[in-house]
Amino acid sequence: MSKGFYITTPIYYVNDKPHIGTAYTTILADVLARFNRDAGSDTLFLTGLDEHGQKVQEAAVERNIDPQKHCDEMAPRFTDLWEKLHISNDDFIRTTEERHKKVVQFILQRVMDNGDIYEAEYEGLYSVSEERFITEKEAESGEFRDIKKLKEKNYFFKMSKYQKQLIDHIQSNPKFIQPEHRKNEILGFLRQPLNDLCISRPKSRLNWGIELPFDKDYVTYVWFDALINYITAAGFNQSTKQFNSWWPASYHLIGKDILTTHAVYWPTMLFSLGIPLPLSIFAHGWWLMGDSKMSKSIGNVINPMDLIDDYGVDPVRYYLMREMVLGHDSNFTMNSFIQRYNSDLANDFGNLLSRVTTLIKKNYDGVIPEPGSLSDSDMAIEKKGKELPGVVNELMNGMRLNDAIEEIMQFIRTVNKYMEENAPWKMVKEDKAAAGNILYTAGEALRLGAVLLSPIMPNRTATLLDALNVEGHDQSWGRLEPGRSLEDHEPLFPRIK
Ligand code: ME8
Repeated sequence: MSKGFYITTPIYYVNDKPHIGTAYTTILADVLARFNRDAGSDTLFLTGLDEHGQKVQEAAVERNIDPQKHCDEMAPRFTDLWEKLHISNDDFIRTTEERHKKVVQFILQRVMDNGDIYEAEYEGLYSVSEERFITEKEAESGEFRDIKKLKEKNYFFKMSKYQKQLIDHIQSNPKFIQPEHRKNEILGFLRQPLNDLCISRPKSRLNWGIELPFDKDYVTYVWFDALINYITAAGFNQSTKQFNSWWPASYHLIGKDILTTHAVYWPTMLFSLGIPLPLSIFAHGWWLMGDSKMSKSIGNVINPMDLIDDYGVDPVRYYLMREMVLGHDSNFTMNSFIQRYNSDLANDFGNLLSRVTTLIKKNYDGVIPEPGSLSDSDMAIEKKGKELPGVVNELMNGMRLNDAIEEIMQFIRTVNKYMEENAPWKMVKEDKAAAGNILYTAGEALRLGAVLLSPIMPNRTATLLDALNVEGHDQSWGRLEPGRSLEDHEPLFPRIK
């Protein structure tokens, strides 16, 4: 069985509701899942929720309710938003589900039996906000809040044992950590001796977690539990056939905040288990508001629900994908959102559709004209249209989504210019066949543009394809069918005033 395309997002903490940052990673995964499905790959797209640990317990305590009840109440906030954003995930995992708890306990026992878990008394500095022991150096960096001295017996995973194996793997698999500068950051981190990982929390201090199978007084450290979600959902220890068809994952998409846990903790856990590593961990940058990170704790978040209500889902998806250069930070401003919408979507894309359909309705009874012998300028567009999918697909596969979108919009702008220069609205009076060629060519360019943009804007592009009376997402030139009638449609992207 050939291996499919398996893509994951982080599983989000249910300590608060989702915001643009969490929506961003999920939309990005959705775009890549849709793109790969269109390319004919079997695809598994996973997202979900991280429901254990201190942050969630604290949120429940604050609300004075049972943590499970808190999780059950928070989960729909995420699933409702994903539905509203047209997220096409195939699975949704919650770490409090039985299937996951079983896998985590199985793995803990296996790693214990391997001899990779030991018990030790540890005294050190503990960051409550990060939920982990930190080094003196980290404490001095000022990046950690709520630091206290703790002395307790815990269980440790022999992470240090796999340091060399991890360095070798990163060096011989250049795509394992992307982008390049994040790989270098991890290699830099691995120049220092790697500590072992404390993977337990005494119930006396924190009881909201998965119980250790070998000591009922302890729960599992939230990260050791959470990372395992990626193999639980792929069928690990449930169905070998299913697991082998999805694992190793094609991409773990994450924000740069959780790079170390994914690029160091997770691979060493997999080494201990003898399970292959994911093919790629891709860390994107921050959405910033002004100069600070948009985050729940700072309170400067933009609520995606409000944006969607005001401007529609697809423009929000478009803006997020177009504006961020993957791997770098990006600034979210309402001004740039509106500018992007009006210039790319209303002026370039929506305008081309309304021009083409209005002219076909007025002069050809709404029936798509048959292309005949093409002029040089018609053929120039056709040539570009034949080359475009190759260029776009390569950029998408190379995780250069903003460049891929720019190529498509550049093409649409070229077609608008071609319309201006050839003025089919004038030409139709003298040479109806030549004007028909132009309208067919421009209509086909729109169809192709919509097909290529469909992973990014699944909804509005479907409206456009319906208006042109075409089915499917065929990327080859010439699939617009002459003789078919145009369908009525709503204005695609009305200008924002
Ligand atoms: O870290 N810009 O969950 P979390 C871009 N449960 N992306 C952002 C963002 C911003 N301003 N803010 C958040 C956790 N994100 C763990 C993950 S995985 C096994 C466990 C996105 O709710 C980004 O993807 O804090 C980041 O990594 C993630 O939300 C953190 O979500």
